[in-house]
Amino acid sequence: MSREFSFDLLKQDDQSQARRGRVHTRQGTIETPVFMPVGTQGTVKAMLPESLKEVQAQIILANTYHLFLRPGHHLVQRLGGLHRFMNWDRPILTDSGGFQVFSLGDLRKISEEGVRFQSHLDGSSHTLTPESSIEVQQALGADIIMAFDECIPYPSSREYVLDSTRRSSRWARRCKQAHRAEDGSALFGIVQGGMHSDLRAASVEDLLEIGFHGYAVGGLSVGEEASLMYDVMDWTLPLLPADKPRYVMGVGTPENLIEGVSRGVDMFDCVMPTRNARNGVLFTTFGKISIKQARYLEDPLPIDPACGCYVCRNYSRAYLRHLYQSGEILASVLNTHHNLHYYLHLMEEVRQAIEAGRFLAFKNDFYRRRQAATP
Ligand code: PRF
Ligand code: ZN
Repeated sequence: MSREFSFDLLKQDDQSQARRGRVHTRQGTIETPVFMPVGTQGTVKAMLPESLKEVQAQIILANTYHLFLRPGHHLVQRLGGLHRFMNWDRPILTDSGGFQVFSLGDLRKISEEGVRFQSHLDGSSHTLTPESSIEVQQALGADIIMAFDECIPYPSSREYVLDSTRRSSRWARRCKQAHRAEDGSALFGIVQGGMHSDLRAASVEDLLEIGFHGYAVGGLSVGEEASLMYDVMDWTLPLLPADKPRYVMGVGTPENLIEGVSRGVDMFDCVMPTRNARNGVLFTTFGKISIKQARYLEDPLPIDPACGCYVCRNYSRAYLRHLYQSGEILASVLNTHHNLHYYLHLMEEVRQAIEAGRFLAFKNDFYRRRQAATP
C-alpha cells in the first residue's frame, strides 16, 4: 500500500461543478464525493465497526477535543493508536478542536498562542494551540489531520471576522510547521472568512501560499440561511485548486449534500444522521419522518419501502415506534443504522450519477421524490 496521500480527479461533470474523485490515504482509498459519519469519542454512537462497514462507511471523523480530555491522546497512543483502540481499520479524519473548544468548552480565552478553556467534563483548565492540536492528532494516529482554526460565530462584526480569519491563517502556518508529514498523514487547511466574499478569498490565498494536502471550508452551518451557505460555497470553492480534495465541515442535510456536490464539494461530515436517529427522526427518499408519531402505531411498512438496509428489510415502523416509545437501546441502534445507510447510499448514487454523466437528472429526481407523500 502506498504511504503517500494523493487525490485523483476521475471526472468533472459538465453541467455543474460536481466531481467524482478518489482520495488515497495511508489507511486506504476513499471514493468521493463522500459522507463521513461522526465518531466523536472514538465510536460512531450505536454502531459496531462491522455495521459501519455494512452501510459502506469509508472513513469516519473523530474529535481531538474529546479524546484529548478523555481518555487522553497518550493513553490512546500507548494502546496502539485510535484505529486499534476502536477496532476501525479504514481511514480516520480528526477535527482539530478548533470548533468544539468554542461550542463546548467553558470560559475560553483566545490569544495569539491558542485557546485556554475549561473542560466541559470537570471544569479543569487546558490550552490547545496549533502545535498541540497537531501533536494530539498525530498521537491519535489520524490519517487526515485538520488545521487548528476558529469557527467564527454568526453573526459577527466584519472587524472580528477579519481579525479572526487572519489569526486562523497564522495558526494554519504554525500547523503546517508542526505537522510531521513523514508518517504519511495528510494535513488539511480550513478556509474561514465568515460570510464575506473578500475575506473568504483572502483566507484561500493565505492557505494556498502555505500549501495543504486538501482544503476545508469552515464556518458554515452556524445558523445562517441555507442560501447564504450556498453563496459562501459559490464564492469559495472556485478559488480552490481542482486537483486537491475539498471538504465542507459540519454539513448537513441531504439537500445540503446535493447542493454542495453541485458546487464541487468532495467531502462532508455531520452529526445529523446519527443524532437525529437517536431522537427518532429518520431520513427517507420522500423526506424526514418522526417515528414517534401516532400514525405509525400499527404501520407494518418498513421505514422507507425504497431502502434496502438491514433495518428496512426486517422491521416495521410499528416495531420501531414501539422501541422508541419504550426508550429501548435497540431504537438508537436500528435508527442509526438506517439513517447512515440512507446518507451513505445517497452518496453512492451521487457518485454513480456523476460517473454516468447524469448528475443533474439525479438531482432533479431527488427533489421530485421529496415532493411525494409518505407511503
Ligand atoms: N472548523 C473546524 N471544525 C468544524 C467547523 C469549523 O469551522 C465547522 C463549521 N461549523 C464544523 N466543524 N475545525
Ligand atoms: Zn433502511
